Amino acid sequence: VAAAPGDNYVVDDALSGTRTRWFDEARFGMFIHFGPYAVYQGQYGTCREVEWIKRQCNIPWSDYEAKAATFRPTSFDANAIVQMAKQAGQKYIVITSKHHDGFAMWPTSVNRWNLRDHSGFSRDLLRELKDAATANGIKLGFYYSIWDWHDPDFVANFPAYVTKMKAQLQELVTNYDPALLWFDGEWAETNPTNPWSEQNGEDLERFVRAISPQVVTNNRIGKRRLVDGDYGTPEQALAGSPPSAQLQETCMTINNTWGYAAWDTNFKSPTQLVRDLAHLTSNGANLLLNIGPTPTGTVTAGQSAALNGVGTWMTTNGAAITGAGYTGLVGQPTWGKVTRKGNKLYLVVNNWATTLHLSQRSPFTVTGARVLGSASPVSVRPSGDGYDFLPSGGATNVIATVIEADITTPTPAAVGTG
Ligand code: H79
Repeated sequence: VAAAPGDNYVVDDALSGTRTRWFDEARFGMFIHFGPYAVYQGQYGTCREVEWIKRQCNIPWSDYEAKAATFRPTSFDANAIVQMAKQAGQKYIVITSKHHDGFAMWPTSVNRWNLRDHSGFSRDLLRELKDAATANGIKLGFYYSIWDWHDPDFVANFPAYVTKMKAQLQELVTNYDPALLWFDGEWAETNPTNPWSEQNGEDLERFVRAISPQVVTNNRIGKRRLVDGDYGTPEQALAGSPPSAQLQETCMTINNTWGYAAWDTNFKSPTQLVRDLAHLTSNGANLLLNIGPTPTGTVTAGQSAALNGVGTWMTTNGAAITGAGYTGLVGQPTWGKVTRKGNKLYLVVNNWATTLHLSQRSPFTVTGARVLGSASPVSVRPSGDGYDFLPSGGATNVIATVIEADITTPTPAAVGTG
């Protein structure tokens, strides 16, 4: 059976299709970068950096460890964060369990470089987030950095480091049952004698799948080949045109930085975010949109306003995104993006006009159309290489107005011999 666009083409084990189904329907998720780097608020002396601040600003470990000991996210409100994601139309959350600084956000037994033992913070934020997410039908995943600056064994004794890394992953998967593992730092250059190899990736993938066959993983578990993990991870870049040979999820900052930086208030507009989300959906790809909480665990007004704006749009127009994907159409119109879910097309129109032409070289017939969230009718007529949509009214949404169209597809001719 030929894979449909949006399917995971690289079936490297029997479960990959069902494992990734929720992920391929979700389309929109929340990324959270949270760790002791937040305490610096993006600045060390005159040096400005964020989750890379330890390394890029040459902070001595003594200073970084002292700072991390003051990390007290007392205002972290898992339920509020989950509600924020839910309101935005996001279906999953991925939080940093350990970034490159090696600091574990859960009470790991593998070392004391963690929020409970090092910072003396007794709450388990990952547990709180898991419980709030589960109660609200949101999936929870963990980011985990393979690269670790803090553990000397990463450079001195790589096999010993890998053993500890696996022990941490065993804790995470066994104790929190994450829906997804988001690996990063597989490209680390600080370990020239033991660069992360294709073999390391395959071994780690077997390891996590043995604990949880259902856990979805990104391709940075290995060397980002098509066979590594379940999906590709373009960073700060929109995924390419379909059909791609692997599921795709673009991760993106909501301002310019991943972790919290007090000076970074360059928030993307809801209009821009919706445009990116529709673009990715039209290509069968996901958007993982990041927030970076403050050191006390709060989400800033700029971040929540951007998410809220997207959420307001999603309330009326979410049908064009959630569960939707690639249309089978060739190319995209100049006025917006087109997505598809079953026998519906969604025309996400950024530049409204009295005639919207859809160039359509696929064998389906448009039988009717309407504006989402509006009683305003839209007539449709065959025109040139496709259809003209003729809305009777103006745009109803300042971000993007969505026309939902009914389509019928002819029964495909039988292929081969019967
Ligand atoms: O977790 C986020 C980033 O910290 C991480 N991946 C996302 C999801 C990431 N690591 N590396 N990169 C992204 C790209 C590398 C950028 C670099 Fe640099 C340029 C590394 C050194 C110079 C970024 C900019 C870090 C310091 C300056």
